[in-house]
Amino acid sequence: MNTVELNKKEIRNDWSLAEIKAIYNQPLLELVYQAASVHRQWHSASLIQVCTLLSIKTGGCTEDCAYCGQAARYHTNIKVKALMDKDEVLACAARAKEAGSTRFCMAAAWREVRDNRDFDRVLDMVKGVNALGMEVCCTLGMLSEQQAKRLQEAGLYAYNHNLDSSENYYEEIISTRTYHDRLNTLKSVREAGISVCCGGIIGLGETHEDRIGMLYILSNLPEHPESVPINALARVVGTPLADLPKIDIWEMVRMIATARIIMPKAMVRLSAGRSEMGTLEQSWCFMAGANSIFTSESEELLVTPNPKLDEDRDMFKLLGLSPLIK
Ligand code: SAM
Ligand code: DTB
Ligand code: SF4
Repeated sequence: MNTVELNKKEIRNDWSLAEIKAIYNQPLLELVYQAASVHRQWHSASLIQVCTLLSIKTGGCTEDCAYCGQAARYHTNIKVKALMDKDEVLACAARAKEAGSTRFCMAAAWREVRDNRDFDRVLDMVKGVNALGMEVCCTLGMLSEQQAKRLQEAGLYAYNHNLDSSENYYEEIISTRTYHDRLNTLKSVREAGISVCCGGIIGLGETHEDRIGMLYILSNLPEHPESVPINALARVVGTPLADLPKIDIWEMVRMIATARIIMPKAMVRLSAGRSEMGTLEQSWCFMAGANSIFTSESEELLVTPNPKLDEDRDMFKLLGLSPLIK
C-alpha cells in the first residue's frame, strides 16, 4: 500500500478521493493493521474517551431527517420532552463525572438555535457543566456566528454537528436544509474557537462512494474535526429508514479504520449502533482506531437503546481499556 507512509507522522488536508478510496478498499485485515498502527503513533490505544450524552430537549423537531426518531412529522413512539431544568441537567453531569466521564454532551432536537429564553437557559447549563470541570459539548442544530461566540463565552468546549453523508446523498435524506447550511455552522463553530465534533452515519442506503465522499470532505476541512463520530443507523420504527437492513459490522470497521488513517489526530467515536453490537464487534472497532464512545445514564443514546454503564465497565476490563482523563 503506497498511499499511506506509516512512518511519516503528518496531518494532511489534501487527501484526494482516489487516495481515500484506495485506503478504504484495501483488504480488511491490511486496513485494520494500518489503522491500528497509525492509532498507536498518535494515541495511547488503551485509553478511551467516555462522553456522556444527555437529551436535554427531546422530539418534536421540525426537520425531516429520514433517520431521526425525533422528527415531529414521523409517527415514532418516543416521549417528547420540553427543555430540561438546569438543576436536573447539572445533577446528571455531576453523576457522569463521578462515574468517570470527562465530557458531557447536551443534545436538543432543534432545527437551529434561536435567540430566545431557551438559548439563555442552555447557556446557563453550559456555564454550570463547565464549572464542574468537565469538557462541555452541545448539539443544538444550526448556529449563527454570534450564537457560536456566545456559547464559547459561556465555556462551551466542543460542538457536534454532523455532515451525515456525502453532499450528493444528503438531499435524499434531508430536504429541510442543505449541506451548505451544515458547513456554514461548522465554520461559525471553528471561528468562535470551539472544538469541532463532526462525522456521519452509515447504513442510510448510501453507496461506498458516498461514505468515501463524506470522509473526503471531513479530511479536507482547513482543520480536521477534533472528534469524528461514526454512527451506524439506529433504525427507528415510524421513520422512512426503519426497514433498512442492519449495517454489517465490517462496514463499520472499514469506515472507522479509514477515518483513523486519514485524520490520525482526531478522536474517532464509535457512536450509535453499539447496543446492536456485542463486545466482539466493538473490539474490532477499537482495534480499527475508535477511541471514544458515548454512554448514557438512561441507557438510551437519545431515543434509541445504548449499552448499560456496567456492560461498558465489564468490556473495558476485559479489553484492558481505561477511560481517558485529560
Ligand atoms: N438536532 C440537532 C442536529 O440535527 O444537528 C442535534 C441532534 S441530532 C440527533 C445529532 C446527530 O445524531 C445527527 O446529525 C445524526 O448524525 C445523529 N443521529 C440522529 N438520529 C440517528 C439515528 N437514528 N441513527 C444514527 N445516528 C443518528
Ligand atoms: C452523534 O454523532 N451521535 C449522537 C450524538 N452525535 C448526538 C446521537 C446518535 C443518536 C442515535 C439515535 C437516537 O438515539 O436518537
Ligand atoms: Fe431534528 Fe436533529 Fe433529528 Fe434532524 S437529526 S430531525 S435536526 S433532532
